[in-house]
Amino acid sequence: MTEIQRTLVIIKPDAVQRGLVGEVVHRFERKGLKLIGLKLFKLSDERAKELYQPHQGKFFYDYLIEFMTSSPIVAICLEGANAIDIVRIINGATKPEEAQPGSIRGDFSIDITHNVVHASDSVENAERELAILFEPNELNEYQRIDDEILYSPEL
Ligand code: FUP
Repeated sequence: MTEIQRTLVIIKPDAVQRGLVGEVVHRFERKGLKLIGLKLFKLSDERAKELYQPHQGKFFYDYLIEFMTSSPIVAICLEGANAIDIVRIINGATKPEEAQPGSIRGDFSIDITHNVVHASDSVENAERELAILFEPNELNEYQRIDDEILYSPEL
């Protein structure tokens, strides 16, 4: 079933450092996903821990927090039909050896932690994660000029 969804993408410190911000944003834009919010900032220790709370206690957790707070990230809210699954397909698999060429991770990463992008994995997590990184007034409601040609009319 088609559902218009919002999801959180993070362009991680490795990708900002490597000058990949435009490359990553381009892939979402050309798919037809709408930019709703976008900002570059350094993630605080507190917010990183809140974001990755579901992974607390895992062997990689401490290093993940250290990495995610090491230099600026770009947080993006994207909207579109089934955006949550679509964005995760564009990002590619978590394990570098499973990430397909053509996906962001498949094309640009070889490490499970320094893996360029994050994306929400469910409607509930998208809502939770967006609330951690964005104020309501940083999310923009608007019509894109190509909305009409990107989507079929409701039948
Ligand atoms: P994903 O949803 O693809 O980002 O992956 P997970 O939710 O399984 O993991 C969240 C983040 O933890 C990954 F982006 C990278 C990090 N991670 C590690 O650093 N080491 C691991 O062994 C597994 C995950």
